[in-house]
Amino acid sequence: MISISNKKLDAWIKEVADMCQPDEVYLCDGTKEEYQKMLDIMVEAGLGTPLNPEKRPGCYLFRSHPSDVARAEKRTFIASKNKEDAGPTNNWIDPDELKKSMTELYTGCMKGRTMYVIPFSMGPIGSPISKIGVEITDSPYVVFNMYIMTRIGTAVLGALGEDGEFVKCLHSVGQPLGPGEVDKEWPCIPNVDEKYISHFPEERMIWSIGSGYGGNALLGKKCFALRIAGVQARDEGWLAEHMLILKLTNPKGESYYVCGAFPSACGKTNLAMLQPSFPGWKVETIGDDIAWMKFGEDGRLYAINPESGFFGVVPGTSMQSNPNAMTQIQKNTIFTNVGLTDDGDVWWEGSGIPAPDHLIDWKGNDWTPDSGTPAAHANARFTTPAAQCPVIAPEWEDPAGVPISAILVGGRRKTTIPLVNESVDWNHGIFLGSIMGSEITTADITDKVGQVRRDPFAMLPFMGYHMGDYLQHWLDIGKKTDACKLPRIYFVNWFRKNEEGKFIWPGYGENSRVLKWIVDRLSGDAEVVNTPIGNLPTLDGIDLNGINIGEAEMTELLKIDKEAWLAEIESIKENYKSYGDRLPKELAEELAKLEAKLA
Ligand code: OXD
Ligand code: MN
Repeated sequence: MISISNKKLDAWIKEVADMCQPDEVYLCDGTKEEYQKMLDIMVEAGLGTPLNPEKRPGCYLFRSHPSDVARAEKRTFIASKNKEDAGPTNNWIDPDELKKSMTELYTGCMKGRTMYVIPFSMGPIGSPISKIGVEITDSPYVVFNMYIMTRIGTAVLGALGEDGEFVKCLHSVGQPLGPGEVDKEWPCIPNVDEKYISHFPEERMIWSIGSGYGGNALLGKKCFALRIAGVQARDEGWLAEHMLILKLTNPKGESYYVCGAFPSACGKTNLAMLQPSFPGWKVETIGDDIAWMKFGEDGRLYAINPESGFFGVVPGTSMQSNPNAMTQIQKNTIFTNVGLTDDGDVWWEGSGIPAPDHLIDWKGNDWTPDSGTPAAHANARFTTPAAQCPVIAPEWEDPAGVPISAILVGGRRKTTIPLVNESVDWNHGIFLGSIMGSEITTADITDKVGQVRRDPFAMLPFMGYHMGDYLQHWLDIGKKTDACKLPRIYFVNWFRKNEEGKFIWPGYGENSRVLKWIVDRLSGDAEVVNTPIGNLPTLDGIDLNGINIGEAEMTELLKIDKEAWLAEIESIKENYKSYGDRLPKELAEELAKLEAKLA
């Protein structure tokens, strides 16, 4: 058994090993050799395929079990001591009860396997904004993904020291092996209802079993960096948010840092590394999914990207939607659940590359364009180092973080919400963040198609506590500094449709035109129209040079449809009711103000 100078960690490893009964315990050092060794273990077991090194050097393909392809939201639990503290948007189980049933599942669950101990840092090691976690897992797939997505290994143990605090992240695929038995396929608990992704916020602890995929298993990401860190941030006065971070530089050479919260399927990763469509402007990436923000000594909010890799959705990634990602995933990238071509490359729907005549699909079956099934799973992913992003900002690992000037919030809305709307002050901005969301599509809940799922700050699936308390925390943050030092909040919507059901705004790289307007606002170079819902651009405010959008389209994109807004208000009221007496009074006031202005 290994021995570690941090007493709490040493004791926890022994406790977990006693419960899970692995054949071996292995402490990860975080070296490149170790990363390669973990990949080799999976390849030798027949569970992974190295891709053609001439086409994709250092790349691998893995296929998960068809039952284990996405975050299991129904099986994600917030086990706070009091049920009320988990709030109306979370699944709650009493923590003692949950520990009892999960202890039964964990007992002997690592038999026949190696237990890997992964010390990891969310954020640059040693940054005052970073935090340390330790993931214990029986999956080498988790080890090599954590190697890309976080900073792991010996250096983290050094930063932890003898008495440092860490978040306990326990993970098992839940498939013990009998003597001589080996995995014949991706190990997991196939019955979705037996998987658990559990959070114990008061103890800063995560227990996950039964899934080996994505956010269910790479516990640094959604489980720690959002759900548990969200609780830490509330208690310690900072923000742990589901936001991209980008840097925009105007032709004058002035740079601004912007965060953005978008629900899944809104093109967040694409926006994070967008190529501006006009000369003289530059976009660089700091992060594509998560931002941790703390006040600096100057009273401004500084953000770090706590991750060191991107775990992005592959289908739909193309030279049109994200040319930088296409370059980034050309090497040293892990692909999961895409098609494997006969020449050892990968292919997916929406790649902009013609489908080959034959490939092996994500389930491992022969596939042709006539198969009638997708070659790649809709939630197939790439795991790729952030440092490989062609437009990564040089300061992306600055331990001090970058000062944030603006925050974007948005969703997929075909009506009502204009292309861009600037909040008039902090509380109004938090109000806009609280009402954002996307229309429900057939992929979600079929009897609610077309209704809006409110997803405050895109945190609905990632909340570690009561949503009402979370919104109150945002409001309180605004009281901690001078109003002029706070980022300005912008509500954006790239997805407005015309009467024929066609998108009015071209999207993708053209979204940089809206970013340009926002920067012009920050530098005092753009005017606004004051409206009941907020500050909108003037009709000629957004640069339309070179795109096929005229005044008629712009009028539509910025239209305030009074009837639609009155209906919106009723729907917001309905949503706010669910927060009960934990709805912040400031938000009730903002809603009342809006209603009065529209009347
Ligand atoms: C993600 C998500 O996977 O937000 O990042 O769903
Ligand atoms: Mn995300």
